[in-house]
Amino acid sequence: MQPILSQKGDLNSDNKITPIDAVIALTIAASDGVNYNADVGGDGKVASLDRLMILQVAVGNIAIGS
Ligand SMILES: [Ca+2]
Repeated sequence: MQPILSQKGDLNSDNKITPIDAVIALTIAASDGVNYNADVGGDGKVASLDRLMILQVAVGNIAIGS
């Protein structure tokens, strides 16, 4: 089940999207794990696009909806 209160991309639940979240997304993908908050693109998979989006949010280049 997808947690309700966590923001998409905030994988360590600190209410911020930082490069740490991108690293966590990479780790999830590398281990074939599933974390729906890491699926920023909403296609049901945690792919390189999701990691890129998380990193872009972390550095302030883009914003994603909650
Ligand atoms: Ca975070």
